[in-house]
Amino acid sequence: MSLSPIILSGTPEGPGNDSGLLTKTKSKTQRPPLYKVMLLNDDYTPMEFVVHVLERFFGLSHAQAFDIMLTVHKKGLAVVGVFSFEVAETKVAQVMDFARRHQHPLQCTMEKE
Ligand code: TYC
Repeated sequence: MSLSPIILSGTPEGPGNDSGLLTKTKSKTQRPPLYKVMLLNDDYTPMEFVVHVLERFFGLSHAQAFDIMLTVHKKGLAVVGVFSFEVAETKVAQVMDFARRHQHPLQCTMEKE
């Protein structure tokens, strides 16, 4: 469970409000920004390797992983998940490192939603 900070704008009275009228300040809860993690197509990375990456690092079933791999293969790229900045950054680094260690040119990037 994580708690989001509450940002209060203005003072309960409001700046320079000496009108004698009662005013209320509304609390606004801010949501952290989310980041799309995307896989890019290339001509060399084996399809089975991409399916394995999607199962291993994104927790997808074999069927889901196969579908997303085919979407990337046909359309050039696909969003594989949406995460907080830190989680997205970690996934991108894990995929890029795994691909490099296996000498495949697979590219994984992130973009603010
Ligand atoms: N296009 C690759 C091939 O034909 C397969 C592939 C799919 C590569 C998805 C990268 O992100 C990718 N072997």
